[in-house]
Amino acid sequence: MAHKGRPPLVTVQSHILERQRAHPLATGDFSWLLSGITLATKVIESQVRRAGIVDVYGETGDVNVQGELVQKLDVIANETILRSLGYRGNVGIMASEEDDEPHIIKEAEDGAKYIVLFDPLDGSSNIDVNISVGTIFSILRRKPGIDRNAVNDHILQPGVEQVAAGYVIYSSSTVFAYTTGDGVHMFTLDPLIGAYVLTREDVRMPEKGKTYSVNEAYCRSFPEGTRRYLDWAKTADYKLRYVGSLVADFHRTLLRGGVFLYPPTDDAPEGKLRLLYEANPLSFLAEQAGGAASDGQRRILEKVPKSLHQRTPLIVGSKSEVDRVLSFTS
Ligand code: P6P
Repeated sequence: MAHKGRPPLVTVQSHILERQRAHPLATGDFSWLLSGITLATKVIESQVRRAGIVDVYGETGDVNVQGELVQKLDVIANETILRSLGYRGNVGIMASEEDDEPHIIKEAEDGAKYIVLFDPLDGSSNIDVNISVGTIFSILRRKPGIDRNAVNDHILQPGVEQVAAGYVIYSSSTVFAYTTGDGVHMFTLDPLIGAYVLTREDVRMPEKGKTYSVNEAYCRSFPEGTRRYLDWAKTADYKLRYVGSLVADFHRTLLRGGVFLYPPTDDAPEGKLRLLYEANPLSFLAEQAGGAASDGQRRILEKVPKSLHQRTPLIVGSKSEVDRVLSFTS
């Protein structure tokens, strides 16, 4: 209840508890897990904010499972999340986009039912030029009746099985967005108090948006239907906005409407983005905000993953804009 008209000061944890009272996640269990994520992202934010000062720019010289040069901040972000969530007790398995294999959390309680999949610092190659980057997470529950050691069987669940998903965008301000299937809610990190404070509740993606977001440099290798859509969009006075950092492009699309596409290309015939660590969590958020997400043939959230680092084409945004793309491509 707002006191004398002033909006209440709501943090992520209190929001989860308030909104989840009627939900199976109402136990403090889940908000305790989420507080591990908010803690980790505050540490990451402090490193990203000071990248030029603390020598964390640049590459480690290593190459990750995705075949990408590992940036120092990738390593810091990855370790920070593993250290923050690995001791919450209720997380049994963690899988990072940066690591070949999942992590079985030995310190977990016997019944540790949560699985956390994450991209610790998406878009990190942009850090050296001060472009927004982000952390993306997806939360599943262990599948009942499956051998606890059959780790991949627990992880390779379709996106509809996610119990929560979210991201943090490190930009002009640091914003934490999450859903547990009860709408999308956003919190801005207040550096003065070190807390995420509720700034947008029940976010709705605009029905329409005359903005498309794609790397048109590859358009010669896009599927023919995609190329026809892009030609149509230009005749329909659409704008092109493309940051090249997924969380930034998605955050803008979520708030302003429009459509983001990463189609198949000659270099990435299955698409570049990862199903488990990027497409599934962002598609869950998009649908919860009234939007849609497809791989061009089917709903992203219904895809049954075959491997940990599986890639997928992604078309995500306002439902009518996604449908428009599909009218050309499927
Ligand atoms: P391209 C960043 O490397 C990333 O994984 C996403 O953040 C971003 O959407 C995409 O790649 C950009 O890829 O091929 O346009 O540079």
